[in-house]
Amino acid sequence: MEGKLFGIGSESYVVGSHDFYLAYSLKNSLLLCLDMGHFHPTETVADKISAVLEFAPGLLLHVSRGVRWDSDHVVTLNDEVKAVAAEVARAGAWGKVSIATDYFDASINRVAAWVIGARATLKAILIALLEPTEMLKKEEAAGNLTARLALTEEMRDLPYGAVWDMFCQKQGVPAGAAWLEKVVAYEKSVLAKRK
Ligand SMILES: [Mn+2]
Repeated sequence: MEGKLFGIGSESYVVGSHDFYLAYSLKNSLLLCLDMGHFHPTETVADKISAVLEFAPGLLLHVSRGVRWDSDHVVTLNDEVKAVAAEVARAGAWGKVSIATDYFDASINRVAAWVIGARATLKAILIALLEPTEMLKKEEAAGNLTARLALTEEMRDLPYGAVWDMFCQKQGVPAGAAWLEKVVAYEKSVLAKRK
């Protein structure tokens, strides 16, 4: 069950709000889905994950990029996506949280849109997995919130790129932007014929 923000300019048929579907899904043992683009711009899905998992056995995340009240824009490696992955990692909730992507952008190449969003999602997960979370938890448990904040800020600069490059190499896919040439070639040789 997936709720959506009500508001001026929202789609004409919106069944229920987040509040309605949070309660409905818990009452009826149905899986709740949080869509990253379905909330007020100052609300973040990352903040909801740990609260929902206190009561729900599982959670589905629609990883997307919201623009105002509209969802489904191509995922980029922005702070929101990184925060969502960090929340799941810090909660040790990979076994409870299903991550799904769903987005499009008709103004750019469809395959490129897919690749850009998928790679951004994977990078966010990788960054979260590489975080020395135990260091943060240790300081928090000791009541040392100064160190927790200081370390959290220092962790922003940790180099995930080398690990990403190795991951891509092991998967047999380009680490950098070389994939774009293949997509452009595919557009010319295959996609153009569909018009
Ligand atoms: Mn959705």
